[in-house]
Amino acid sequence: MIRKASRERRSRVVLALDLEDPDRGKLMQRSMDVLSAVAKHVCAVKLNRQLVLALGLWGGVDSIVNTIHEFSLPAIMDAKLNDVGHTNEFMARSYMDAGFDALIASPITGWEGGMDSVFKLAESRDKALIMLTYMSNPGAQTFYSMQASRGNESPKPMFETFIEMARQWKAYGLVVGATRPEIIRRSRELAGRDMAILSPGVGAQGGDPRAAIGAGSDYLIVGRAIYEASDPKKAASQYSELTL
Ligand code: BMP
Repeated sequence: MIRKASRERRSRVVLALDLEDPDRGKLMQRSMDVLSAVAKHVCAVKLNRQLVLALGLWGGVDSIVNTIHEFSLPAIMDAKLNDVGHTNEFMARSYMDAGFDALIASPITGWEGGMDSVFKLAESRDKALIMLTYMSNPGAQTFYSMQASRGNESPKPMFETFIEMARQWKAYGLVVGATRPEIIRRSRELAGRDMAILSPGVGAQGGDPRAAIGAGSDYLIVGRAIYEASDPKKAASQYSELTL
């Protein structure tokens, strides 16, 4: 879905729709307005807790997911699943039931009793899983670059192990921050061509869109630089052009 939308719209931009408003009605309306304005210039839409916590999954976010689908775009839930199996499975099933096509999960739980149930569920429902591999914030390197060894293997940065696990588990893709092109380059080397790399961190967080794409990202996740712009449609279109 994302590849098709990306080709048709000539855009590698994933909209992060993280709007905030204490008034539910206004939040819903603004979400729909931003979606309609930018839909032709993005290839997917990612939602996060801002909308889920404020609107609720049922009778709120589910209708936003329907609208995303009406624009023939995939809906990604940035769930950052990171719990024991049965809780992960409950969250994953709820988001899938609400119509999401892909979920973001953290590989730090490991397989057994952590990610195993989520991958099994995703396979049975034909949904995609995207693994949080290297975050975009300045402090991320403390852990994502930490040298650690599995069993008798020699130590390597944690994110490299995450990529090995994501490949082994047959994840659809990786989230790697756009703020560190050298990490994107290394991630691409390890991930091979088939795995998608999605990169947040351009615009408000200072990452350079061209550098991220040049280093091997497939898609840029962009939030505030689009929805806080005075003309979100124009901003989305400009980001799309930057990434062609
Ligand atoms: P913005 O473009 O406004 O900075 O938003 C980026 C989006 O990507 C947010 O939804 C944020 O939660 C998410 N994100 C991120 O910024 N860095 C990461 O490493 C992982 C993320 O999911």
